[in-house]
Amino acid sequence: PDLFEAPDYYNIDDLLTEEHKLIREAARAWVKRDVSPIIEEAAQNAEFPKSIIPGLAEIGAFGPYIPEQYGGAGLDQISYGLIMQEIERGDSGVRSTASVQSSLVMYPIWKYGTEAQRNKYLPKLAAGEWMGSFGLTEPDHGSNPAGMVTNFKDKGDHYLLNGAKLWISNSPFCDVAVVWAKNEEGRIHGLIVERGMEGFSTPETHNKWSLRASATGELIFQDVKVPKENLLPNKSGLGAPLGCLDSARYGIAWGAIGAAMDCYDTALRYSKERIQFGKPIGAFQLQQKKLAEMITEITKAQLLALRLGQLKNEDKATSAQISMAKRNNVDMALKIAREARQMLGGMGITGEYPIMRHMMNLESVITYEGTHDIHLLITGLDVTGFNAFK
Ligand code: TGC
Ligand code: FAD
Repeated sequence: PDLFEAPDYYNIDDLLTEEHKLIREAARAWVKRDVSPIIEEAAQNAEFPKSIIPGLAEIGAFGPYIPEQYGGAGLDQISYGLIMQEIERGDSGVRSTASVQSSLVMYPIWKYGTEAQRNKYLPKLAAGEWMGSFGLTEPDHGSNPAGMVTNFKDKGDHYLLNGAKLWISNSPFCDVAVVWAKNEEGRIHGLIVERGMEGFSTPETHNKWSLRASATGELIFQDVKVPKENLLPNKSGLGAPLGCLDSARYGIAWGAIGAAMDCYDTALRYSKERIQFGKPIGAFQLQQKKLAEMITEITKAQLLALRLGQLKNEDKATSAQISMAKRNNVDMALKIAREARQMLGGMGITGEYPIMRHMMNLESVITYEGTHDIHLLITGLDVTGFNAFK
């Protein structure tokens, strides 16, 4: 794994700036040094490796595109994508932690928060001093978050928050949570809930076969008194959390390429070394078909992500374009992981190689941030004008 080579079949590097390449190299070197050697054991033990938090902050993974005045890295969207790609080459769970912190916690505070909220939270989140989680999904409302029942009431000098969120990345150790809840009129608002507030608990979800190196849990609110200054005032309605998802889904479209590259690279090298019937298995047509299709799909995914990044830099990317890239690239990565796993034969099921871990991780990635089917329906709605959700 330490010999990782990132395929660039269409000379896409020529379309990147020197700064993009430097940022990617820094992230790649850090993943190789600090993530790859420990991640398999962390996944086997179902533990989030907290020791990597300072490193994530150092490579700019917490708020890559958040302005420097708030502690962010002040980078463009392609740099953000490249960082996500490199992290997910290491592990989708580590990328999840970065996605949540950046796009689901820092982004809403930056975009929908007050100046006081930005100054209080963003520098600490960018430095990894505080970790955040994002509570949208509920036990009975996953694909349909508009149906949420978590709610808050105005009690004069504070809000009273009740309800529960399920499947929340980073919840077990988060210091702050951006929580989406309905007010008395049924309008969705974002609230910043802090660990230590009475009635707020974060039990961990155990026995996952996927994203084992990422901590997942619940957010439970029992009559939690939330100070009024913790409401995000500048946007409400379902469009507020969905705007955060746009940013996270974009990062996932890049991240999935990293996981796919790692599987392809591992399978390619194995195919040249593993001898059966007197030949390297890479000399057999059936194995070449797998590798040729993998590099074709990775190349297409790279072009999709890069063009989307250009559109995002110009503030022109639509939510439907982001859905298409998230859906295509995660599906691509999962299919490559499954094929690459087979190419390693029995070795493919072991932790000696990263493929099975990527494959199991990607089963979550294809479900969270909008399932594979929900993103297809978003494209369907966009091209036909007919809403097939309801
Ligand atoms: P709909 O009526 O279509 O829209 C409601 C309002 O939202 C606006 N909107 C968007 N705004 C910004 N970005 C988007 N992507 C938007 N999509 C819609 C829309 O214009 C409307 O605004 P307004 O002003 O008219 O009110 O809403 P709907 O209830 O029909 O739902 C649409 C649907 C199904 C696409 C949406 O609910 C959806 O995307 N569902 C999937 C849920 C989901 O993705 N959950 C993710 C939870 S977080 C997570 O998984 C984190 S994983 C963490 C990690 O990376 O580790
Ligand atoms: P459901 O919505 O119950 O869907 C079940 C199936 O029905 C799916 O195949 C779906 O595609 C299909 N379906 C649903 N509606 C339709 C329809 N209209 N038409 C056709 N098919 C449909 N959420 C957060 O808020 N924050 C987080 O940090 C977070 N982290 C996560 C981490 C992990 C490891 C996982 C697994 C999930 C996480 N999620 C998080 C939740 C995730 O976003 C949801 O699991 C996802 O949105 C799907 O919701 P659901 O699991 O309730 O499935």
